[in-house]
Amino acid sequence: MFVDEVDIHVTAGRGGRGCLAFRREKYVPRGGPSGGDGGHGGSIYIVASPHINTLINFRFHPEFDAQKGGNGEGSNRTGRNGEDLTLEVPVGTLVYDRTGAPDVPQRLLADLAHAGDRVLVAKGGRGGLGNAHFATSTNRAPRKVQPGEVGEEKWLRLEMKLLADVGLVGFPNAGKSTLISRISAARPKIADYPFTTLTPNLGVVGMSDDRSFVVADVPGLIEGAHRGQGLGHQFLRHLERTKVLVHLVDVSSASGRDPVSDMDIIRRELELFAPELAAKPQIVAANKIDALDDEERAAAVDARAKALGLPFFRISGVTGAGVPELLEAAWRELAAAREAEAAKLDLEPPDSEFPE
Ligand SMILES: Nc1nc2c(ncn2[C@@H]2O[C@H](COP(=O)(O)OP(=O)(O)OP(=O)(O)O)[C@@H](O)[C@H]2O)c(=O)[nH]1
Ligand SMILES: [Mg+2]
Repeated sequence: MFVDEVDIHVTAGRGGRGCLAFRREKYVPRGGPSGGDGGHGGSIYIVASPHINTLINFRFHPEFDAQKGGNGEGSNRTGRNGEDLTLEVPVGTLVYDRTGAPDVPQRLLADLAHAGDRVLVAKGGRGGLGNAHFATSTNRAPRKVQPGEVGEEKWLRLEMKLLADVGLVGFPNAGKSTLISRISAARPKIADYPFTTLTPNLGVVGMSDDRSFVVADVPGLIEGAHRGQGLGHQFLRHLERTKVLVHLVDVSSASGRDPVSDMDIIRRELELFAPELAAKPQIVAANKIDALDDEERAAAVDARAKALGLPFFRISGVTGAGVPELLEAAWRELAAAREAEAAKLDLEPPDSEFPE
């Protein structure tokens, strides 16, 4: 598991002071109290953003203060509210409250697993009431006002879990672990028997121009996986957060099965397990073309992919043939999915913390 973590300190804005004032108008001899309320202090939020990939910037800038509320003014004018501060973190960040550390155990405040997930980490102080609020039938000229409340203050630890962007799916022995070891630094066990991989492996794929994504190799799926057959079903969950699936189909004759039927079985298992999973962008990769003994087998998978409207590639995880093209296609699908997610988020403005 790859983890990145930083400690930050957040202080929400103090509320503004309430105002002490009386109405003074030419022809009104004894104007009543007219001190307005202080504005609320700004709050601090943390939000998971698809545009952010690491916590590195927080290392250089660990201190955050939200704006104070303005003081109330005469003529019943309320002070302006302090502006909220929103800190953007990568999707998959865990937020812990470690105020009081090292003796107090840290407490999980939020698991920002999805883009747009948001948590209030420090609430701004309420603005104080102005003297206009304190007039009663017996005290028509109150001199009482409230100071603003202080804003919340916390020490937080941010921890980023690496989530997979691209998931490799396919039958056992299809060559998923071989592929991840070719395209990343992950070195899972590879062997010529099914169910070699027992737990998911993650790897970071680095491409030209600073492009990178995280890929997950999960145990192979078999017919009935959605009902718990084999091992893969426990790990299908890991794929729920991925944005793109690469479906590996062994087209060599070594599997002893028909590759098109393999492909259909896996697609059906995904659908039965979770329709959202099956609806993710998918790329079909006919694998082991270095050992292809019957061209018909690859052509049949190609035709099936075309019929389904899915991008299709011929690759070999062993020789690397076709792999760069596959990665470029995965990147394109991923970039499109990230954009779509970001566009959807920009449409939803956050709610205010101070309902009237
Ligand atoms: N000829 C050839 N053999 C391959 C290729 N990719 C994988 N293999 C072989 O296929 C077998 C299974 O490979 P793995 O990478 O372990 O397959 P897997 O999909 O991870 O299998 P499970 O973990 O059991 O689900 C190994 O013997 C690999 O050497 C390929 O591109 N060409
Ligand atoms: Mg494997």
